[in-house]
Amino acid sequence: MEIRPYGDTLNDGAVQLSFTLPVSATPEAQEAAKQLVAAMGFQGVSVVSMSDLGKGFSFFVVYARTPAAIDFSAISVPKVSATQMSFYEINDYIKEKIGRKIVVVGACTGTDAHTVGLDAIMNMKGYAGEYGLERYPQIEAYNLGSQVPNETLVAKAIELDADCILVSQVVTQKDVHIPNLTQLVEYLEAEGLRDRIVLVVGGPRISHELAIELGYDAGFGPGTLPPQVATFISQEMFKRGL
Ligand code: B12
Repeated sequence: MEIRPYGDTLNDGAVQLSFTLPVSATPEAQEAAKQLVAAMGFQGVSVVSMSDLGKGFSFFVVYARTPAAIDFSAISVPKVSATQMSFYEINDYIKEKIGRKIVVVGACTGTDAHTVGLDAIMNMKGYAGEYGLERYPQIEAYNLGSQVPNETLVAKAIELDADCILVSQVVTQKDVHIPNLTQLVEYLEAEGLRDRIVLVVGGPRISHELAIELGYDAGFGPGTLPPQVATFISQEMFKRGL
């Protein structure tokens, strides 16, 4: 099944683009925006808004049509596989199937100081109407905060006899997250812990596919909710007999 974006009529290819140019908002800048979008392969280009962003910068909104289309039926994306449960179902599941509380340690590792995403998953208050892991009676959750070295995280996981490690990586500039995430897996393997721990990574530019590639059990991206993570951890622990 071929699909393309649409605006007025199905499959007309209509898209809206917005971008900034490093020149003042003049008729020449408007023409440059139009030619630029045409040079990208778009058709029927129309600059619908040009705004002055101050000295030497302008911002554009452009409508255009793309001739590109995608075969939707040929697309397959690796996804976390778990049967979604609610807060109450997860706690009952842990009690019944695991028979003890689950210990979870989380951290923003390396140089990453973006704590909001991990807090959304772990914090007592929760996120988007869902309680965070700290609120689950059957989960003992420890949030170590930001810029935690991998060595410290592993040491804490050993000290607490953790069942699961949650890592948050928000900064991905120059792929800084790749060696950092890889190092954690190597440390866990060196300690003989990798098989005993459910290892999860999340962040706005993290996919399940990347997580698996790097040796993690699951990867969670933008919009993740705490029960999705708690569901995965508890079902993965049960599956692996942990
Ligand atoms: C707030 C913020 C900051 C704050 C962070 C404060 C704090 N205590 O967290 C401050 C001001 C400190 C900051 C600093 C920097 N920031 Co900043 N920041 C942001 C901003 C505006 C919002 C991030 C956020 O809070 N999102 C809300 C949360 C809820 O979303 P989330 O992180 O995606 O989390 C969800 C999922 O991803 C997932 N998730 C996340 N983590 C985890 C973990 C697990 C285990 C799981 C399961 C799920 C999960 O679940 C969450 C809930 O759904 C973004 C831009 C943006 N609009 O996103 C830039 C942004 C992330 N920052 C950026 C940059 C570059 C920086 C700096 C390097 C800037 C600088 N030059 O100094 C520094 C780096 C500091 C450092 N050492 O890390 C870039 C990153 C670019 C990149 N590709 O790497 C962004 C995208 C801005 C940009 N467009 O350039 N930043």
